[in-house]
Amino acid sequence: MVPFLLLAAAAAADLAAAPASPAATELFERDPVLGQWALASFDANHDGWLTLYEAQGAVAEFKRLADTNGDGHVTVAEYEAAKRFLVARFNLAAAPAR
Ligand SMILES: [Ca+2]
Ligand SMILES: [Ca+2]
Repeated sequence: MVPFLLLAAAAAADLAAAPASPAATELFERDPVLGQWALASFDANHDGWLTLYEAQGAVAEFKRLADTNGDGHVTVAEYEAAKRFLVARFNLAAAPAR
């Protein structure tokens, strides 16, 4: 029992102490469609750039939208479906074929 409790406490502490994830801005830099949406919806001070703080809000919202089965993970299929949804909903330009 004691080791389990210690593990649970450690996991909770990790979550609370998790630093801002640099992946938040990378997601939107890598994917122009998501970047457009994030900038349109989450650029709180309208300076045309997403700070890490602004991007985290966008990532959280994207995860909420994309994780349709609520298992806490966004699969490739969920990611693509969410992207199609955002393109349709916000009238974004789909990424050009390469
Ligand atoms: Ca901004
Ligand atoms: Ca999922």
